[in-house]
Amino acid sequence: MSHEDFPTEEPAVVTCGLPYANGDLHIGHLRTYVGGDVFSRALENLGQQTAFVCGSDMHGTPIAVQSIQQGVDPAEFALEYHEQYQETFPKFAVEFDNYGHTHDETNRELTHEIVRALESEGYVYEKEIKVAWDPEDDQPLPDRYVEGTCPYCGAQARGDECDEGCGRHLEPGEIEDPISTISGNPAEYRDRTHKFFEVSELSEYLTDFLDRLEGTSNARNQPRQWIEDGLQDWCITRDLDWGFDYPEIEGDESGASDDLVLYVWVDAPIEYIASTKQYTERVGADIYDWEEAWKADGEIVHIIGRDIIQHHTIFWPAMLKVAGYDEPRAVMASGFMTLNGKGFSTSRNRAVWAREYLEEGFHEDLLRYYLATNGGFQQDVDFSWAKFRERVNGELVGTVGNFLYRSLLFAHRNFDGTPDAEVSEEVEDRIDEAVEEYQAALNEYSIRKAGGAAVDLAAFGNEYIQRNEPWKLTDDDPERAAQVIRDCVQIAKALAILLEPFTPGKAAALWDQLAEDGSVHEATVADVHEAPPGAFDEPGELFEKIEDERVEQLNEKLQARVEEATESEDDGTESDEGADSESESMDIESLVEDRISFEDFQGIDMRVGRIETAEDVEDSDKLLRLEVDIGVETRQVVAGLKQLHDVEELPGTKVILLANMEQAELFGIESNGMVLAAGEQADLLTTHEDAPVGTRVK
Ligand code: B3M
Ligand code: ZN
Repeated sequence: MSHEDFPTEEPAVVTCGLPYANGDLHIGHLRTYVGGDVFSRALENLGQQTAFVCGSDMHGTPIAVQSIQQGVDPAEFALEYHEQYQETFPKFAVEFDNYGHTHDETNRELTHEIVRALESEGYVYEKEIKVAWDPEDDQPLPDRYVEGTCPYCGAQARGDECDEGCGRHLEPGEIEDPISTISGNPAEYRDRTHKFFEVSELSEYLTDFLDRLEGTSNARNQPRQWIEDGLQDWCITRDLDWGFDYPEIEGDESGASDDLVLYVWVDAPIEYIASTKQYTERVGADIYDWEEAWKADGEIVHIIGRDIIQHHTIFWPAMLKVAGYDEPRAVMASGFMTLNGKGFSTSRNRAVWAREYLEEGFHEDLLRYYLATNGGFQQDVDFSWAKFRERVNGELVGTVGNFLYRSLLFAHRNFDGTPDAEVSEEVEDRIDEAVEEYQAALNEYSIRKAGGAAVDLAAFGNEYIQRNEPWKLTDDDPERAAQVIRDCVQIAKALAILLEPFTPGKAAALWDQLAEDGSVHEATVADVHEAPPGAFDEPGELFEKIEDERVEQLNEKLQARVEEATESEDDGTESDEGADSESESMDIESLVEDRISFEDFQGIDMRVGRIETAEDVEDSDKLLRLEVDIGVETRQVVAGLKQLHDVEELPGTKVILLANMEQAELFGIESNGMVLAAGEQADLLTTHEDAPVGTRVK
């Protein structure tokens, strides 16, 4: 790889984390795929040769456990979801150059080749370890077959990851108090021999690698800490009958791996290579050469959720290094997505499903724009229908749509299309400025800023047409009118090109309105100054306003569904959704008479925080122990939220923390701050937009 600014001479590979083929997609899932698609289209827009690849993750216990629960064969189970994903992504204009899956021959071959390389380079050893076992069913319980307590932070965790606490990958044998997720039986630990990849030997390499790694800062900072704490070797086999067999190793007579499969996280990232290879096999190496990308000098960019940073910045580059492949140039790790400020919950049907969004009749580009530009990539992003409406009506309808419609309609009516005039220097410069901003944003891996550069150009267009009032000039100074409108048409063309990664369907429609030939998907920033062909028809409006009532309807639908799902759950626990059913006859507390000075207020240090972990305080009906990230540090707080919130859904929630609250001790636990909440239901305070964690509330 070059570390030079994009576009470079080398082929780029952009990948998205492989979705486990085990459930329907909701719009929260779409964030990284839309992000990846926007980024890869934008690189191509800059003139960078790019392959955009992905595939379904078919192996591992996420598939095995669910297929058992449904009584179907894991391959069949996973293939069905794979096909569903393959159909769904293009409906959101997420167009991979290749979308494969991990359970195929290309991936098996590459995986075996890479594992053999790890063996032959002397990085694999065998070790006897304790693995969880169901004594009653006499069956091994790898990874998600067990749940228990994280040994690092004490949160409730899955067998292979502390998904709701500290986020660490857990090695077999690490989880405490394991219980089978299949039978509910408490598990015991038994001795088994497994294969280990000596990642610890690569600490130095990985430290240097992280110094070179581009992308979002979270993808460098977290792993640096893990390396400082000391890397553990990585168990790469499992007692499971679903997955790739461990390859036969010449000279290895021990037979230890005979009935083991490879851990899912070995073959999953290798699918990035396999998928690129399949792309080359389809289009030919003269169009795209996977070996050049993966073995010579490719610009490899991984786009993932932040919960799988460790796999992509420790295990994966370690494997690539030992097996002689190129290292990733960048990892972009996205924040989580919430729905109306709370986590998506599949079991509670608290989600906007991908299918549902389309069935509501919304154009895919609206959601793409929202997901790609609503917050910085590593920030958590909240979706609500109200915010969605606000962004669509404000930016897409109000700024972009409005400029395009008024200027192109004027051009059509008065000049039959593009006026015969030169583009002014002012407008040429402003377009160049937009392209520069756009390119700089992509080199900072900020798709949000790149989108901003395009929308700002449209805002300039509105201001320009308003300032020059061509409608007043048509009679007195037709030449000047032609000049102004000629400028506007050029801005429109530049917008089609710059917006294409975000709103590809609408950009294509705009391209047609300008009577351009060829495809806007093939155009690049080098074309922004070229004149459109000439005459064009009366344009239509590209974007439609979303009405208030529509948002109300959609919210009601969502609410009704959540309530239905919660009732049918019938698990006796009080749900957090109860918080919304406000009682009408509520007594409002009278206002406090005493006023405080501004100075007093300044003494109150309130911060935007994010709950990282939430767990019960033993012996207390009400209290939870929370860890709240407030940017500068993480605070332990004891809060009375237990009966009012779903503990499992709290991590990831953005809150406001009174940071200089005096310290207290509750049930022997120190509480260092106070989470602000309103009313009997402890409705948590949060921010309306995207103020980052650590921001002071003033
Ligand atoms: N299948 C999904 C996840 O843990 C997992 C990603 C694999 S990427 C190589 O988010
Ligand atoms: Zn943990």
